[in-house]
Amino acid sequence: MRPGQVCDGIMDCKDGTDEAQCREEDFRECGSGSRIHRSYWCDGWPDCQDNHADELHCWECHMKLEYECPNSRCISVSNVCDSQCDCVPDCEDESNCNHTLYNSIQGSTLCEVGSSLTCLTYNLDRSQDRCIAPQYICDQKNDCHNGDILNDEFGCVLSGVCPSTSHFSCSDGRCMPNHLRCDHKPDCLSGDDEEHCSMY
Ligand SMILES: [Ca+2]
Ligand SMILES: [Ca+2]
Ligand SMILES: [Ca+2]
Ligand SMILES: [Ca+2]
Repeated sequence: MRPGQVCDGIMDCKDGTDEAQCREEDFRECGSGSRIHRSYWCDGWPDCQDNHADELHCWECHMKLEYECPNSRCISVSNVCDSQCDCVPDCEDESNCNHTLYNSIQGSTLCEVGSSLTCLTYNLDRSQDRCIAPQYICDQKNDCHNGDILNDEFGCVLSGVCPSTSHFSCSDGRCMPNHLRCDHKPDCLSGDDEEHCSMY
């Protein structure tokens, strides 16, 4: 449920919980004066677009798994140098990067095949792509933050063996549905799904 759907007068949840707590005191103010529902405060994802106020000073950053932005927001280490600005306003998380992970060309991000995995976003706006380093693939956390469309946890199988002929295996250990083979877009970390395509 996105913030705009909470308390908009339309029942989006079957049980109506999205319209149940809609008093003035159920909202909190972002820096810009916009308001978001308190249920989005400290939920791990910034909803105050201007200053991320809803995700500041929520908890102490986890030493190994999180990076502390200068504004004290804790972000996952997987989102440091992933091409998207997570520390507002100065994007420190993207300022000291080894750019073998991605190239930025005219506002678009190009993740480097083999070095990082391209995460697509809901609206397929290529400037929103994140580039996720190999060590975060199949670690049971969606580091792409893109819901259930293709992300770094898609196609992970414990055995490393694809269950049926409807799927093929990437060298990164994931199983992809056959329709992603030779669709001119690398879905495997190393782009093996786009190799030997003249055969198809
Ligand atoms: Ca939030
Ligand atoms: Ca980032
Ligand atoms: Ca992951
Ligand atoms: Ca593909």
